[in-house]
Amino acid sequence: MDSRYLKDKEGLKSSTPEVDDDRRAFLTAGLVGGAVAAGALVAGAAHAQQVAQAPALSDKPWWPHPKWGKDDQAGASNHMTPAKVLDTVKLIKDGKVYRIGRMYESGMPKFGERAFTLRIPGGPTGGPFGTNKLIYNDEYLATEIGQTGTQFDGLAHIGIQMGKDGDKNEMRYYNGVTEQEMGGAYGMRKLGIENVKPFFTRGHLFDIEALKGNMMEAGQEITVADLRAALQKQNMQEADIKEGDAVFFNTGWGKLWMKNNDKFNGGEPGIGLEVAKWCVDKGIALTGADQWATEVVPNPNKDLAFVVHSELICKNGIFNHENLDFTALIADRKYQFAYIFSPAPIKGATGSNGGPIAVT
Ligand code: UVW
Repeated sequence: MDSRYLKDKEGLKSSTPEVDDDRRAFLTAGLVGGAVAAGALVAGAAHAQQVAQAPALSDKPWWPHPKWGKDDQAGASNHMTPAKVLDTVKLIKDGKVYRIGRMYESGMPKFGERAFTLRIPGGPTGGPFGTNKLIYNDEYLATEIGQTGTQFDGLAHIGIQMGKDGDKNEMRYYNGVTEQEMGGAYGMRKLGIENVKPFFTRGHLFDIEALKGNMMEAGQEITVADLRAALQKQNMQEADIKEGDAVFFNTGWGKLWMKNNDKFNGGEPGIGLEVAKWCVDKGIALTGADQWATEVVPNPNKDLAFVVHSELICKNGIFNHENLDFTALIADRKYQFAYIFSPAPIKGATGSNGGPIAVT
């Protein structure tokens, strides 16, 4: 998350005045909108300041992790055991492989000022070598490599500021790791994506778009009742969702991808704290969706921003896979599959791009 947006959310002046996009508009609206609507601009700003100064969510430490212990850096990927793989394989019946990640290209929707720039200078980049005259091409890619396009959020991505602004000893991540211990200009010194075990687990897809009969709207929250109704519609059992499984939500929002990027970026339907807690209770290892944060934005509680990220990733070590595409699975009515993804083990990275697959 970009600190410029946090500053915007607090009603403070942006450090980079040129930053002015839809994200800022909805984040600001989300946090101070109620007061502004009441005509109390000044009071609204004061309220936003109070929100910013208070501990963001809870002043109760969430560490050490009760199951994985105080030194753990792998979070819910610890569920990836030989037993889990063998159980997952039972879902593979017809041998069909579905790509559930999107293509990476410069025009794809991106959060805030994130960028994706690929260049292949030269053409060919090098050669010819040897009497066989070999020539070759390399690409140069400038991007937030784990945080653009289809992206797997790691444990160094999201933390909670528990103390005063700037106090890195009280900026806490998974297992209580502090910004002071973790942060590093050349990569995170703790909780980097290289600590995550490759995922091979049972996946369950909730088609909420089909349940509702149309694409959900930005700010519309998926409830546990929706999940249960979707399970019934899809002829699935809640009891069949086991510890260490992955759950995915289709909202329909993905239909906007590369078609209406402004609307796609300007908010989204998704899960809120109720479903996040359901995931924690079930011991889910990963959530994912066809939109950019899995969670509802803006949150219906106007004081909260990306609270599902903090609940799942930061407090519970549960991973999140964003900007997925379930179109082919849904066309074939495949709601249960083997979800397979190995994050690129870039030492010290906050997340991963890559090509997740579902196998049925
Ligand atoms: C943030 O970084 C806030 O969101 P995401 O994980 O969706 O990129």
